[in-house]
Amino acid sequence: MEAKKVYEVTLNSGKKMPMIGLGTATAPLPSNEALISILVDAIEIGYRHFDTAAVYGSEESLGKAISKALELGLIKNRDEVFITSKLWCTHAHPNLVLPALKTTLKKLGLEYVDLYLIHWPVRLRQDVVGFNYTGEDVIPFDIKGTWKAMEDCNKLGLAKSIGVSNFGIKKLSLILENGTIPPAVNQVQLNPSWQQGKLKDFCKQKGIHMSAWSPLGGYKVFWGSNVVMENPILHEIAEARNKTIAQIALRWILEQGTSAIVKSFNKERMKQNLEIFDWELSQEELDKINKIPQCIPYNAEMFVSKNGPYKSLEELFE
Ligand SMILES: NC(=O)c1ccc[n+]([C@@H]2O[C@H](COP(=O)([O-])OP(=O)(O)OC[C@H]3O[C@@H](n4cnc5c(N)ncnc54)[C@H](OP(=O)(O)O)[C@@H]3O)[C@@H](O)[C@H]2O)c1
Ligand SMILES: *[C@@H]1O[C@H](CO)[C@@H](O)[C@H](O)[C@H]1NC(C)=O
Ligand SMILES: *[C@@H]1O[C@H](CO)[C@@H](O)[C@H](O)[C@H]1NC(C)=O
Ligand SMILES: CC(=O)N[C@H]1CO[C@H](CO)[C@@H](O)[C@@H]1O
Repeated sequence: MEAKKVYEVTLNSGKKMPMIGLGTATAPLPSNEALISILVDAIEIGYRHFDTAAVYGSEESLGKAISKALELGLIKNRDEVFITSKLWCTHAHPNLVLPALKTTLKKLGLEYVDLYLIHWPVRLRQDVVGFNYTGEDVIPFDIKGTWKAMEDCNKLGLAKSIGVSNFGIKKLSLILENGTIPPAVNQVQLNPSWQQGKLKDFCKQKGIHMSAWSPLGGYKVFWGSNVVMENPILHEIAEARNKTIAQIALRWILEQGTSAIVKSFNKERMKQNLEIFDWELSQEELDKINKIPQCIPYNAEMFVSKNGPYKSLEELFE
């Protein structure tokens, strides 16, 4: 089988990143053995960018899949794959960043990650386990100090690029004004039903690459919705173009200059989601998609509480 070639973007760090990455967050996760096999299949199909995080529980399987792909000769060098991981909120503190990255690297069995992101602009009490928390567990977040620790990881060569996730304009500005290295990437929820126009313009102006999570709206995932995959406008365009709705949504994302982190653990759908590089949407189709009614599929309200640092969703996302 000939692996599909995926387009790349050059980040402000000078490093190249494939425009489609495979997501690895789902609940429940398949067994380690099943997940390793799915990820090896993904490499065989042509995926070269993988998105994991300390909190997903997928780092070890991803690391094993990379070793296996090297053994099988699907890739020749570790540097043929682009690996993103993320600092979880329990470790969003200047002194905890480097130890967290070291744990991540140990789990992945790698000497460096290509991209390390602050997962949310949120710090959680360190004793919180997994996703078992409420607004009461959110404590003040030292954004400048935490970013400085991310810069140190970059200088040590442990993270080739550094960035953030789920950051709004105000928080990005704080980093840009106070830090020495600008974030290479801001990974946010973005899809035709949540287009993030203002944030996209800001990031473009500042040279920060936007990456879309839940590009299909998190279809059939408990934190997601069907607003993208059952959207009538996307359906109509897909029918007319003999494409799937997923392909229309992903292609639209690419045409915004945004990369997409899409999760499928199904071989046919994994293939389908890469078949978006040799055709384009017309201006008329883009105009129709730009008019899709907007609704935030997932609002992260568990980070908001009346006594915590974020008293409203506006404060969290500003
Ligand atoms: N930074 C953050 O805070 C954050 C938050 C959430 C997610 N993420 C990352 O982003 C990744 C993707 O986001 P997501 O998982 O929320 O949502 P998504 O990629 O929008 O949707 C995934 C769902 O769509 C299905 N699917 C995929 N391709 C399809 C196709 N061609 N046709 C029909 N259904 C299809 C998948 O099922 P099958 O597997 O059965 O195909 C899965 O149920 C995550 O895995 C994670 O790596 C990051
Ligand atoms: C979640 O946290 C609460 C409060 O800390 C605790 O009582 C409960 O046992 C935890 N649940 C799980 C599933 O870990
Ligand atoms: C529609 O797309 C499918 C899958 O790519 C292809 O096999 C089929 O030939 C296409 N049909 C037309 C009419 O173009
Ligand atoms: C030390 C320093 O440069 N502080 C700045 C950090 O960013 C905030 C918000 O943009 C500024 O108000 C500070 O002056």
